[in-house]
Amino acid sequence: AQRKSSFPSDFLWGGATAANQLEGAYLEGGKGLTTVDLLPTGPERMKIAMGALSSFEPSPEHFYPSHEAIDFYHRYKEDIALFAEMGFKCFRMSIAWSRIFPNGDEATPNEAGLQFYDDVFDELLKYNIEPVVTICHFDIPVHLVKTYGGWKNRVMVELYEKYATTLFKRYKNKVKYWMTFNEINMLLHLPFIGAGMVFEAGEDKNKILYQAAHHELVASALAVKACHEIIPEAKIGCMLAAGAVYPYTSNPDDVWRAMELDRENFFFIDVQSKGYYPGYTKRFFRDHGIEIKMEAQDEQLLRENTVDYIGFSYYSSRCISTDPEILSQMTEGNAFPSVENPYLKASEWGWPIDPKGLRITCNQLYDRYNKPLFIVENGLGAVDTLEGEEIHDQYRIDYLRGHFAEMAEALEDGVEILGYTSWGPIDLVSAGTGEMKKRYGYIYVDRNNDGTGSLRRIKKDSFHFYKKVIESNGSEF
Ligand code: P53
Repeated sequence: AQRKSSFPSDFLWGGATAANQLEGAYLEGGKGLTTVDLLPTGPERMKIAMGALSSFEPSPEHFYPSHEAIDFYHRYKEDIALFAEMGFKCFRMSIAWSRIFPNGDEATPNEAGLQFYDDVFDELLKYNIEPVVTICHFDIPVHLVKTYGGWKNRVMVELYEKYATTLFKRYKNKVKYWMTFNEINMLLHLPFIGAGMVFEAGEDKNKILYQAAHHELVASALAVKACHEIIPEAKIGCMLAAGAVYPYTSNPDDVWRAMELDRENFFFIDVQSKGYYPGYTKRFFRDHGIEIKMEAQDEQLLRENTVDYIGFSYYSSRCISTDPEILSQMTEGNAFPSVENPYLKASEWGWPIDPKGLRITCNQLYDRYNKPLFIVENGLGAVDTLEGEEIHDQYRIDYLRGHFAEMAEALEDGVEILGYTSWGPIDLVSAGTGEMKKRYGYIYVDRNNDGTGSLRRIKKDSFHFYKKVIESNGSEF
């Protein structure tokens, strides 16, 4: 349908990816092994993601989808040409820490890794596509986990600062949009994926998780500081796995519980955006006997180096109850606790589909932070069927259409939004399940869960749909 565009003329339409989910070439160009390279497909994956890693080597019994992924490392020119054909204004990608510092603690960076991203940025800029770069999207060098215990250890702060500073200096003329940590709140839910943490029996999990959170928050503030110094015209943001939590009923207990769960996630962004630990977190620490070890300058550092924008992913809203009977029917398949919302349908992977939740989330975040938002992930993971050389993914078009309409409403509500990058514009490896068949793309990749397939790229119906949306700057969808 044709409508008046609510989107500003410089709105950044594009797509979002992560190094470990598309590059492959996991040991090429001097790259070191990363945490995500130890996540197989299958039932083991979630256990390891939550902190039950048993070996620092891949095992021959398992299949590790990140090792070849969709081979973007060798095919980025072809893929970027397709993004350009859709009219992308920006492309969100992450840098693999272990391509730059293979072990994470070397004195000097790996030139081959730095050169690879120079080549990718040059290819994007050739088409006037703005790179939007996540400094750390889940994958950290395995050596740092083995030697230091990942983000449990304060030493990660300076190693990350060095890594980030290396990137700012090298790419200062090519990259204007940065994000410090992907879905920083994921650290609480999937600690190995989020922060390279492995747990041993008897450890006080809460204490360790929040100490690691503090380390990441300090590291994030140091990156903001360095970015502002080295690239004054750049914008650097945080990144939240968002999605408003609804109370199941109007029972004040349900309403309060929903607020608590929202705040569990907002805590990170409150610190990154407002610059201090909120009172509700201090109370949580008191109630749970958590004492965060801070260094003298930490509080000032957090206060003085807040983010420029709020990046977030939105796949669905969440819903919570305090009624034990309803709680016993918690939905599986997502890292966040949620009960079934009777008003919503769910995806094939059980994720509720809630376009209006995007408007609600945008308004909530903008009211809370008064900073521009950047919707850096959204989309539908679905099974696609190849019919000849065509994929008729009307379900994906419907999902996107619904969310674009609500994004337009949020803009009309006065929310400032810098851009929208849908997740996985080209099919890639699922973070949660390791599957290929959970597809988000406008571009199909011929690759199966077990790694078979030709890797050829095929445009889906949604490719043409998204191209029109961008062409009309959101007045046609
Ligand atoms: P997938 C859940 C579990 C793991 C990562 O997820 C997640 C989420 C959803 O909040 O976060 C992001 O691939 C993440 C991406 C990921 C995307 O959601 O499990 O930033 O890396 O691929 C979608 O369907």
